[in-house]
Amino acid sequence: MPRYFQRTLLFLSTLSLLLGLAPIVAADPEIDRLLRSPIGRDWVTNGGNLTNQRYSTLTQINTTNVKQLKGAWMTRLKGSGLGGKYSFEASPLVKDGIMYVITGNDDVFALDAKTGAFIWEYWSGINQTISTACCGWVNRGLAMGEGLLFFGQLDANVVALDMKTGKVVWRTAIEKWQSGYGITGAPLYYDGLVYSGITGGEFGVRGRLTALDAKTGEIKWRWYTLPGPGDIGSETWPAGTDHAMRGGATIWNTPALDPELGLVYFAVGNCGPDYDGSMREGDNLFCTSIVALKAKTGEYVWHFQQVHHDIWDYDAASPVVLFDTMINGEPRKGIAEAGRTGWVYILDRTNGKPLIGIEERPVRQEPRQKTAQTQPYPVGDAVVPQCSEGLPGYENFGCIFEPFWETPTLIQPSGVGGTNWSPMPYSPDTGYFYVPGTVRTSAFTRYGDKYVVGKRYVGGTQAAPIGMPMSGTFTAIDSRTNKIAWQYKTPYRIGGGGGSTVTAGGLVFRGEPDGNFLALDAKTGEELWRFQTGFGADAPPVVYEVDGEQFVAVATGGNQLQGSAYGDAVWVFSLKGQLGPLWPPPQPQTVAGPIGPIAAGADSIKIGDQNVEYSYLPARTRIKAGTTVTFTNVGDIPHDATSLKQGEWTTGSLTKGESKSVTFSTPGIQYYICTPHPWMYGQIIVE
Ligand SMILES: [Cu+2]
Repeated sequence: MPRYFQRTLLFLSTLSLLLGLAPIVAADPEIDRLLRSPIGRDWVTNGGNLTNQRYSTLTQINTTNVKQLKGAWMTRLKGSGLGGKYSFEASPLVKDGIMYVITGNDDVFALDAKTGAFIWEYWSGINQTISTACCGWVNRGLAMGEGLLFFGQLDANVVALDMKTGKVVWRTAIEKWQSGYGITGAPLYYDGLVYSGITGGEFGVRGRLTALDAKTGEIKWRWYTLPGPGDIGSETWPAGTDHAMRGGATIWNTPALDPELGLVYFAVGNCGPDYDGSMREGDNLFCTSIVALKAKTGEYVWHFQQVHHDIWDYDAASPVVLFDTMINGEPRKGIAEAGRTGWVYILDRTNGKPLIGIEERPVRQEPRQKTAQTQPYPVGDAVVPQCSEGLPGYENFGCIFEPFWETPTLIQPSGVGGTNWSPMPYSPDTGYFYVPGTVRTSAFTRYGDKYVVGKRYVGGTQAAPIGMPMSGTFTAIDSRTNKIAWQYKTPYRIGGGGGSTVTAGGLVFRGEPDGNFLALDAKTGEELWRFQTGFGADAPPVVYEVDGEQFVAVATGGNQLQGSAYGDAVWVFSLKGQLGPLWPPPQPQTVAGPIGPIAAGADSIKIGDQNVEYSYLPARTRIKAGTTVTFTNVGDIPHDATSLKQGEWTTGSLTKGESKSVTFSTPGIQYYICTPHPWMYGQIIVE
């Protein structure tokens, strides 16, 4: 929307206020009240309430009795979102004893929250040929209000269902998936509006926050995260070019809202093209930023940029968290966000200024990448290591903000390290943030990319080198100092999904990609309870109460980026539960590279076979020199096979059903990856 139009809307809404035309009564006073209150019996929005704190005041399950926790029920969602292309990262919502949950296929189910019995089901029928999902088919959750459930779909539609029946009430197309857009984040409902982000940062899109009328689905306003000519921030893009119009800056996750200040807050993702900054000189606002807008009108209020001129895919992808605290004896209104950089950014939410301190420090330069002179370094501790070690075969390696060009350069954290989509809860009892992190190094390389509507536009790559260990951390960060209160190393990556929830019972609940669901002591991090769910437990849990009984729920359906086992189950636990654990699923990979047996003489490799979308089968083969190997994509989305030795060979992008043959004449070991999905690995041993 052009600025003048936004201004006109603002003028009209002010006028209607003056004339007494604005509605005085909220459209859904009960939901608004729950959204403004500490989380109790019901869990009515993705982050629990408007703060995204994920802090439940329920205490029936606590540190003294959590050891007795067992499964109250487990319901499998009829195969929805079950398979290799999906992740299951949604938090179920609960209201008046009914649970609502959405899967990676955008299907929604209403279940009896006490028994797990089906009440209704909505099957999205979404087009299975959508090819513009960057990071797996996933939906991070729902919002509710005015008797409706709201969610975004992978085809960039926002949909409202009748909460009683699951029937579609309205559907609004924000954009077309064919142009690279999609929606994976849970929207936020408050006071008659539905706020939704949009994804597509790997496809040259123009990010935005859209506010829709909850009753009708009409778009009330949109605020572009990439400035048009003359807009605030346009001076941070090269003058006279239109690079900002395809600069990504999408919104992955649920906004937060402060009703007293009247502001809506959200985190903005990476710049596009991700790894090529050569043509977009400047800081590139509002990529990788926290932004505050007036909640009613979408008018800009403040921003804070976490990474200037991002070339590392350092999205701000985790939801922002609002909290109130005392600093130097003064009450302060805070906002925090955990970044892929490994830092938590802690700001004053009234003005966007650092609450504890963030220093601009000079960083190493690469003129061809037009790197920013300085980068923000938060005072305090990072939750993951921020330097890469060297490895044989790599000339270049460095720490965070190390620049790179066309020679692969090892940098830690990688663009899928630190905290990615996983939410970070906050407990007012401990004053801690609970931060999930992924420890992973990538080899970053820039190459050129031409912009074509709806095609990948990333300008480079980052793959974890073969043999590189991958793990995680789970850290309590003290909100008053931004320092580590306690930290545990985790065997698996946990920053790319999952997340946790904290309670007034002194517990932190969180899942692991190996299927275990854990309860920790919120003060010390000590593990108090562990339960094997049988599926990758990579979704943020929720806490609720029905008929005086407290329950803890988690969706268990795996996660592509963390390599966990897929599933379609919701597990619910209580002190009266009777269900025991299931057998563990296959363990996630902890070292980068191809896995599985070596097939002797196999010259036909299928991509995405057996419902394992992001895979080569066989992943390892031994052939004689001179053998021609045929790669066939039998998966649902485009893939390729590309030599890790740059420029040596590639199949090019293969859509479903396409094949390409490559002849290997020289003996040696060949490793390859899929360029858009660099966590797919293959190996060909040529003898
Ligand atoms: Cu792929």
